[in-house]
Amino acid sequence: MVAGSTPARPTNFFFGAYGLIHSKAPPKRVFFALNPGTEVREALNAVAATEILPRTSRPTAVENLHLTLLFIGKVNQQILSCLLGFAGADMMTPFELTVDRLEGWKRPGILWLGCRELPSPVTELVNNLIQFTKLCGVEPDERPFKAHITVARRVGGDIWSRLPRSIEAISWPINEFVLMESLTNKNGTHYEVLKTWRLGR
Ligand code: 2AM
Repeated sequence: MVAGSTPARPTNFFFGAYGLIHSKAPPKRVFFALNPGTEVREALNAVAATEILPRTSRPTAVENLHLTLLFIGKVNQQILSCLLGFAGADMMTPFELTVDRLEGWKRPGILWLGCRELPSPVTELVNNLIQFTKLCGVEPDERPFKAHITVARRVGGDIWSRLPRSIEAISWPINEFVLMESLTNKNGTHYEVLKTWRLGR
């Protein structure tokens, strides 16, 4: 190095799926999810609105309703572009979820909607995503997959003694899944779809 000169900062560039990407880009908090269309979203929201006690909880905003397939957490651009390269969705078959249960986790105060029976394609999809994320260098969450749609947090009152219980079934046709980014600002959390994969051809 020449005396008195500023040492060159190491600049890390790599070629991602979308070309040259600077690795100093801030990490993104991401997860694979099922994102309901308008009709199912509104049906889920309507059930949530009738079942929860708004004054003693923080309901999930309708636009935030989703079912997490695999939570990834914070990733850098390199891992993100690997995750965006997931291939094989066209080999999977579309399926249907029947959302027919209201359940809750008392200790964290979370109320969620779920399915009495989970069709095997959803667990296959989750397993494929787990295997794939490992190839991208991510160690996924150790906890077993629990299909749930969080509809309220900080739930108080005596609702727990009446759970789990059945709700009027909502049919949710699953033709696609997404990679979402979780963003937090002063207004709270919101999600943005980074990529959508269609199931089947
Ligand atoms: P939750 O609804 O039960 O909170 C975005 O944050 C999504 O990822 C939410 O559906 C959230 O589940 C889930 N999530 C957040 N942190 C997680 C973690 N550490 N492990 C598994 N899932 C997580």
